[in-house]
Amino acid sequence: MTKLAIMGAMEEEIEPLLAHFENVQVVEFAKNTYYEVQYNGLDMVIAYSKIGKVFASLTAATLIEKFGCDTLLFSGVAGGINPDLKIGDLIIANKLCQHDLDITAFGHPNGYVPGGAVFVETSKELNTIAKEVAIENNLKVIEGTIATGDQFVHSNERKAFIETTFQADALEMEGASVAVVCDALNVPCFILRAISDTADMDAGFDFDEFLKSSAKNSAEYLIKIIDKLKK
Ligand code: OS5
Repeated sequence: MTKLAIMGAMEEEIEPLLAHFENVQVVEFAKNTYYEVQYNGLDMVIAYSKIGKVFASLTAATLIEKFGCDTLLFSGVAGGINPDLKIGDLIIANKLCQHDLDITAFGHPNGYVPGGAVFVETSKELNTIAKEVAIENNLKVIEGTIATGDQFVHSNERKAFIETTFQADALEMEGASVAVVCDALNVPCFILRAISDTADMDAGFDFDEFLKSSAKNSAEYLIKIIDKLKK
């Protein structure tokens, strides 16, 4: 039987999910809080990792190895790069990279270390289900590349580097690390984000303004996807 891991990075990203589900059991582990839920016969564990790749990797691995989750869904916000992505719009990642991983001094491409790969893919099956849900609900969703790094990007220079180097459509601070953990542990992974800012000089201001509404857009779409999964 499927046990779903549902992740965000910030409390605001999982708040609308926790508000939707009833009878939540709280478990503390490794300096984090995990929320166990049964939703129409589906077992789920919900958690926010805290910000950045290290915390996100720890939480993803914990959800899989300690809690026994066999499918991982991430919901949250991102900075937009693709000009078709406006604030509030949805993107699902078909592949992700680490834009701040740099051993180019040794002749390797940006985002690559030996034993790894520049891009890690997400589950084609989950992405297909998500696109069906989008069509059924008349939602505009872009499928594309998400770049992850331990930086809140708020400059056109850094944004241009990430766009030209990785052809990324959006950026954030956790997705690729979660996808790497899932890939290594053979767990289907789905990374969903709604745009909160466009990673430019106004990003800090826009992020504060739109974090809650964009996190809600992402969470509401994820709930529709979960409803489809349980059928
Ligand atoms: O989880 C981080 C990545 N998220 C996606 C994202 C993003 N990533 C990189 N660059 C961008 N332009 C992005 N836009 C969206 C969002 C999140 C970004 S870091 C947010 C930090 C927010 C914050 N930190 N401190 N406070 C707010 C106030 C505070 C102070 C003391 C105690 C608690 C909160």
